[in-house]
Amino acid sequence: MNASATSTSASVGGPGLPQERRVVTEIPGPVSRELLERRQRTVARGVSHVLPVFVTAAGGGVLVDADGNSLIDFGSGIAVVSAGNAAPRVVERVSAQAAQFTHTCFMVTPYEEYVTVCEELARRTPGDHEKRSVLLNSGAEAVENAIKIARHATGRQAVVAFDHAYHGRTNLTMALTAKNMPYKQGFGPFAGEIYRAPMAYPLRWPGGPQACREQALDVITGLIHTQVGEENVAAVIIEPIQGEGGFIVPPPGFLAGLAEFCRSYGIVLIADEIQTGFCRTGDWFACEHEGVVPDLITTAKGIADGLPLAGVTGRAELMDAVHVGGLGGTYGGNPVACAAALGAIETMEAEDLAGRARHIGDVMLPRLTKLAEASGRIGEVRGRGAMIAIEIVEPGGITPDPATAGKVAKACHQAGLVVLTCGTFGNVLRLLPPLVIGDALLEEGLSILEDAFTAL
Ligand code: PLZ
Repeated sequence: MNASATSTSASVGGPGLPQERRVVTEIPGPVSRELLERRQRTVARGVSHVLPVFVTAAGGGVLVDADGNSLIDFGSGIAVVSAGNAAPRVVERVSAQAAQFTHTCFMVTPYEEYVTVCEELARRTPGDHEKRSVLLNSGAEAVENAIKIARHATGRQAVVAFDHAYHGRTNLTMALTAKNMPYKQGFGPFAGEIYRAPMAYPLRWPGGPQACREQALDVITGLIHTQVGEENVAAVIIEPIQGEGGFIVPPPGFLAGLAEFCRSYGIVLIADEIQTGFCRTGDWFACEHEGVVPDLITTAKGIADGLPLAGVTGRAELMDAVHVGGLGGTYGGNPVACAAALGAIETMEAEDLAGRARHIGDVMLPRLTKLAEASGRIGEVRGRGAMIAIEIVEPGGITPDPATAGKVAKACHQAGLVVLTCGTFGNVLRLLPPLVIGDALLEEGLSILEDAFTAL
């Protein structure tokens, strides 16, 4: 009786899944290993896995795999299922929409859901100016469109991106992404008129963290002046907290200084909030924390709880500079994905997930700070809300130690905790639980992480 109750709930998913860690096989287990073999024969090698357990259900703070293991989720599918996997409001709206109609193409015959998502974007993103949005399928596509819009609106071509930036894997966004392996190696030539500036990375700023804000702004604006010319710059694009590059949090006032510089030269400031947006950092958008109002903002990931949806939202005069027919795509703003977004946004509002994100940060930071003091291998604990990372370094300095980061991640996986790594040097462990995770699982996940360090 007990077993059938478990298997019924395990086959459904959502928050009703037992919120427990349960490791019943080695990880990955035999069923996952068999599926992995099938995968090797048919799926391209270039697509990698952090942890090759095949998932059959997920919800709240857990992922259940084909072998019956229940893993604690500190990854959220890379910061996507913030509202929780198979969140009830999302499931309900998606099911109803799929039964109603699945596609017309908004460019052929429009539908209300697209408009409602754009209204929500206008309401939730920073700034009370007049806004417009366009909906797309992926983060990379949103970034591509933001650049198209900025170039069209300004009549300029140059775009400035930063060290450690990640903006996607398409041709233009590869050019914006900083890291070569694995994203760019062998995939050139890349798009032109992209310029790279140093990032205000306090831990690694040559002049030290105290001088970072002022010196970084000097170097960046100087570089733009001497190497590009302010009047040639269409846009500066920045992640308010860098994601794949290592959860790099710039010093307070840096983003505001950058925004001020952009404003004085008519440069479009694009905030890439694809990873930081939708309550992840404890506000609806990470820019809010700094009081910065970007001209354009790109969103994806958390917006639709896992269905493919992305957006560019920005000042009406910039967005509407583009001629009729200049923006679009077959699937952009698909009605089922829009229904998911409305369910996810409703969940964030109803369950105060921004508040939950702040709470998650409040639980994590003290424990991780203590861990850093004890371990001697953690150069920095940083992040905001439920976007927290630990940067692993060789003892006594700040030399990146990706091998230890990999070892800790692997130990966590074996124990049934999904954690991800990131960083230009591959030495950062990042923690991105669903915002709906319960406190017991959160604390248990942190204990597993601590044990992994103790075992080193
Ligand atoms: N901008 C800030 O974080 C996606 C990439 C995973 P897509 N980050 C996860 C991988 O290895 O491909 C991301 C991001 C920021 C843009 C993107 C791109 O979003 O939806 O993956 O295209």
